[in-house]
Amino acid sequence: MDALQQRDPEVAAHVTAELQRQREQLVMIPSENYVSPAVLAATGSVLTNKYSEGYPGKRYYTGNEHVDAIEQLARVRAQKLFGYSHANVQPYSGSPANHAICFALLNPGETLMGMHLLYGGHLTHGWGVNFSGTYYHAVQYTTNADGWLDYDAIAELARAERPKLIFCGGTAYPRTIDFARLGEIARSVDAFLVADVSHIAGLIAAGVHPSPAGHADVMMTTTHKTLRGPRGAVILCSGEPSNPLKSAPRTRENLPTLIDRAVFPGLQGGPHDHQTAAIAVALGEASTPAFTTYGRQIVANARALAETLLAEGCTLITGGTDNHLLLLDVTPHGTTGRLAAEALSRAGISVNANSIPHDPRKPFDPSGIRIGTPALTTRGFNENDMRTVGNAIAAVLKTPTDNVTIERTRQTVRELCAAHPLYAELAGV
Ligand code: DSN
Repeated sequence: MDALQQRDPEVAAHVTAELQRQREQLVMIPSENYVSPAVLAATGSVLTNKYSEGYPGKRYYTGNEHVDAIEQLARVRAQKLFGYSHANVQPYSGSPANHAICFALLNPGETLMGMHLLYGGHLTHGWGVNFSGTYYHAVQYTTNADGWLDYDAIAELARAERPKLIFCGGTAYPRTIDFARLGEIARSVDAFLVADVSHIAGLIAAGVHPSPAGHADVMMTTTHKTLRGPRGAVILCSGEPSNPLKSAPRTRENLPTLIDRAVFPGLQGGPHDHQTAAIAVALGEASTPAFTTYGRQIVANARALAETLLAEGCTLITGGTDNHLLLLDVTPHGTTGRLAAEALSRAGISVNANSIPHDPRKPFDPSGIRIGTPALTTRGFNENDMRTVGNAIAAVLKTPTDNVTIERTRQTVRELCAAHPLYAELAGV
């Protein structure tokens, strides 16, 4: 930060202000987290200077001996942590990774199936304006009226549509995903099952959510959510890539070759080596007993928050949570998702407006909000803290326009943040 301050005080001021915002707010957007100083250091390292098209031992540029070692470390750590025998750690982020998977496994116009965005899925699982709903014939499954995945309905849709690829996993589903059942469904129609576990990868690493290994042919995760790494993504599958990477039929045994070819040279150029190093560091951290404790605490905190909100009369989709996030219908309080998120933001609590299953409102101002515990758990919040947070959130939801409540909540937020300092070890900022 000293070098940035001296060279470009304007950018430095914005970075410092953002650090201050992160320190002073309760970050409860479920996809956000705080990386360790070691991950920050790798992200800001000299690896950003290098070009490395290709894969370890097979590069199009010289001078990659150290990059090779780092990428190999990241690959092996990902494989061991998630139980697949092949990892590609080069995708720039989750959407490019899902694009690469589709590019690897489908021809344009072929059928893919995924969870509807407005029911908790993701843009890249077949949403109409996304590449996945444009280049491919996308069919979407939803939840039942109470917000739960209906596996019988998914099986029926798969039988009717015969997709070649089925995505599971999402961004706003508060319950355990039954990968074993989804694997059976995919095999019954001879489709590839792709588990996008971006939201829950940290929980899988910690052993507090079942793993897709053994059920999903391909696992994809971003690295910056519960996994607590830099922005980026990893694609895992089983088998060995051919050497050299040759054009190959779309079979299960060819998955490593198909995925590697799709990432590079299919979609990407040079990997972001500083990002790869930071992913390796994060995967190393996620393999420690301390991370298991962290994952358990994320879930315990989410449960404590859910119990508090339910006791306060709030409406939780599915009536609770099994993982790191809660989805609330805020319309019974006479407000909307957007107004509620804005009121909470004024009070110092950062959440996002979110559609709820069968939402009668539009996505820009939906009926719900999505709340998560990963970032606060990194700060050291426990169940008692979450009860305080839950009471504060409920008070704002009940009276979102009352400035006295907002100011009282801001004071509670200040006290909680002071009790759980963030990046206290970072000097010079
Ligand atoms: N934007 C991410 C999330 O918030 O869940 C998904 O890509």
